[in-house]
Amino acid sequence: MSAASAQRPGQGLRRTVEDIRSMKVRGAGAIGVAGAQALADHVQTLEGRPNEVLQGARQAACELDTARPTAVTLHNGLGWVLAAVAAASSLAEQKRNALQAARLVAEQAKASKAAIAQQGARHMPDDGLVLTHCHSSAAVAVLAAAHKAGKRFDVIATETRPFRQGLLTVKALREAGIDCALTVDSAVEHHLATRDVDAVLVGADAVARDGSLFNKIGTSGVAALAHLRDVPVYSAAGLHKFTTRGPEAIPIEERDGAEVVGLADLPPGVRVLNPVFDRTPPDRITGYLTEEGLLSPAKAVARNVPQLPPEEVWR
Ligand code: RI2
Repeated sequence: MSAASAQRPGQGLRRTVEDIRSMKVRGAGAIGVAGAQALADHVQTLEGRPNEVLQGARQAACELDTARPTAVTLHNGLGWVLAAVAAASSLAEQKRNALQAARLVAEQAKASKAAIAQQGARHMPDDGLVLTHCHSSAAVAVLAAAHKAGKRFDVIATETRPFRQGLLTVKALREAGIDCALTVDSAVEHHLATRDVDAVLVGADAVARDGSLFNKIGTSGVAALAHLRDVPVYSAAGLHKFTTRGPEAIPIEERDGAEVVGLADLPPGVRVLNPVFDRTPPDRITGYLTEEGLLSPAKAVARNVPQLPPEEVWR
């Protein structure tokens, strides 16, 4: 039993909701793992008949699920824990199953990233130039594996306003010994026009049933510009990034305008629009770098969607 469950019932849960909502815990893969563990810890504090415990777990899962509405990894991680609780026939078994499911979610996320890295490295250029957007630990793992395999490419990482996750990317790339540069988001077209960019590599927060990619705001623009110049666009996306939902059912998270600009700097009456994800249609995605290698959007969806936790566990 983790330390989180030793606190007052619900305290650990609310802390995790806040950690995810505030982006103290960020990155689609990481929030799915954190949510699953928080739910499993919360289940340890529940008492009653199995159906009452399952209902309590569902209520907690719904609270966690709202923390960041776009990344389906959170929903999938919670779904795997709920399925494990629903499969149990006693309170003790429900508690055991919940902790085991959370461990499996964490193990699956780690194994997924390792497999994507090994498979995806093959598609990185030997000595060319890769452009990244935002900070995806899976995308960085692909680049690190390619570099370790002897490939010597350069990377241009966009700053990725307003949260500036590109700073995390260049830090991780330097730790892997990879040459890189940071650039402003609005310079993407300039770099595509004046340099030989061999590939665009991004992560994924959700892959919808039609193969659309939901990722950090700006991804769709980068992909559109790359598509115009026939530069391949790859998204590192493991099983936990896929969903049965269509693109119309995946909300775009809007965050506080204060993340964009000091509100005191604005004239009265000026609103701030801060959508933090966007949708890239499947025809602008060359392929998803998955645990099984590079798959077209349609094939990646066909392979992964059947392996997702059943939505029935939420009802
Ligand atoms: P990994 C991040 O969102 C970025 O959109 C990134 O592409 C995605 O999560 C996947 O990250 P945020 O948490 O799972 O920065 O590859 O809003 O680490």
